[in-house]
Amino acid sequence: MAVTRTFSIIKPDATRRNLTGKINAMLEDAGLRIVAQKRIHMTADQAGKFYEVHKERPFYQDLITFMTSGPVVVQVLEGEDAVKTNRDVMGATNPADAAEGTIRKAFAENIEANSVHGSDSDENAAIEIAFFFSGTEIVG
Ligand code: IDP
Ligand code: MG
Repeated sequence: MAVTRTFSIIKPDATRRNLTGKINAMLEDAGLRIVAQKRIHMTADQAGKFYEVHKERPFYQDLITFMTSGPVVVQVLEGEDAVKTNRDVMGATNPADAAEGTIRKAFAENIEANSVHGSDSDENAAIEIAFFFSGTEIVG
């Protein structure tokens, strides 16, 4: 397995409850290195574009409202097979289905306010990283 990168977001439900450090510790304990990180308040335009793939889903507007409801922490994570390593430590989308030891099992409030985002493929990771970070902001 190669060392790769993925894109992560600590969502507004988690920043509101001051969980950034606890989530970062779980990411690092899973073998991921935070090589870029910034706290931002997404605009509706940014959130709409970021989740454009879901625009036909019934929860799309609610998701944009949620993702712009408070600050988020956007991150680039690096590690062995980073996309899968991160998806594994995140847990299932719905916390009711998330395994013990995962971030969503520990912290998610519900299927929408589920504390973290993680890219689902290397291809999407590259697109999502470029959406929020310039090359010089990533220090491996
Ligand atoms: P993922 O975050 O586990 O990759 P996706 O299916 O890509 O899950 O959905 C993106 C985000 O949309 C989820 O993380 C969650 O915040 C929200 N979401 C997904 N499914 C639902 C739903 O059925 N109701 C409300 N929000 C949802
Ligand atoms: Mg997804």
